[in-house]
Amino acid sequence: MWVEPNDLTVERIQFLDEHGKITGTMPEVSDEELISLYKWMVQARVFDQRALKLQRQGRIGTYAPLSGQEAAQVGSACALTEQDWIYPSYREGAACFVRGFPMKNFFLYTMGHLNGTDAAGAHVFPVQIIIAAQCLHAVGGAWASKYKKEDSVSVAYLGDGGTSEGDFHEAMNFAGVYKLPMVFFVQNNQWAISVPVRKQTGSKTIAQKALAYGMAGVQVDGNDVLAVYTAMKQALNRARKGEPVLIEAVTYRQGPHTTADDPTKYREGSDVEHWLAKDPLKRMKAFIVEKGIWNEALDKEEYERADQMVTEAFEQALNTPKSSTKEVFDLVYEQKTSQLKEQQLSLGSEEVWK
Ligand SMILES: Cc1ncc(C[n+]2csc(CCOP(=O)(O)OP(=O)(O)O)c2C)c(N)n1
Ligand SMILES: [Mg+2]
Repeated sequence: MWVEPNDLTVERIQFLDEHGKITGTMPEVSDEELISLYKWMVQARVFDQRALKLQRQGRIGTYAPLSGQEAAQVGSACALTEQDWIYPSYREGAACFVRGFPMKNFFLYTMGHLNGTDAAGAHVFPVQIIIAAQCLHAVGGAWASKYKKEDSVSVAYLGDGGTSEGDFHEAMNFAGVYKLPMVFFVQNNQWAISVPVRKQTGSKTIAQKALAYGMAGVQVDGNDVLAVYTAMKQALNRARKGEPVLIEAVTYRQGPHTTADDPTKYREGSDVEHWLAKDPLKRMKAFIVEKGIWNEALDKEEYERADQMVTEAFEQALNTPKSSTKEVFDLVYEQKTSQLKEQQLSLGSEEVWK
């Protein structure tokens, strides 16, 4: 019998609708966790808006905005335990901060500083720009973790566009065959620069791609932080037992692809309006206010606190001495080739021969 794509139904998990009303049964999340999830999202939004302004002022380099994707990133990262690892792409600032990656270093990254990838002990791999390449690094990490009998899960963060790359499929295949403690976390933000998701894949969902690799997949409302948090907890439980899984978080990139992009050239204002109504912060705020555990005064205070924190992180980055040419050569290569030594010498370093 033929297996038909239309035979397959994939249900999207959602707990909070766009007005912040509970749909279905409320997951077991304490008030403290609810507040914490919301605060992380506020911090991510404030950081993102500041980074965009700083780039426009010429004070940092190219930046890939994350506004709209806070619930997907915060919900997934908050579910992790300390020993788990994340393998981020360039848009995952919020997930990195939840893991403990210093904001100062994130700013340094945007300034081209070598310490920009220093996670200060947090389990965060360096940002990957090559689309989906981090999936291979992540399965390597998961394989090592299984081999060493560590109780840690590797999470590869990628986008809808990334699912068209060979690296993604090779990594999925490897994880499926070797039953690795691995979660593929796809943020389907509807766009891969100017390519809409309908031109990215012939499958109805990205979640169903898991099946071909002998894995389970799930689609969640990626703008509902409770849905993402709950799905990620389930995913981690499965992954720890040697069942790799894929999560598709359906969300939206509210801003440009990067600061070098102008999205008005390829998408309609009505598309943006449609998704702004589904904003992840707006719905979570409505929910916790309605629940009586949050109010306008606390909200204002939280935005001010986040603003101050971002200012301090940026100032610390500004006050960090610039990377030297010597570091570029010494820290990147264990052993320098004669050409590299020649290049370093031509730039005036005296310590090249050590
Ligand atoms: C292998 C590779 N091909 C092309 C690019 C150029 N590129 C950078 S971002 C991007 C789109 C990625 O879209 P998606 O995976 O949906 O992630 P998003 O940017 O939406 O977060 C492309 C094609 C790249 N960085 N690496
Ligand atoms: Mg995308």
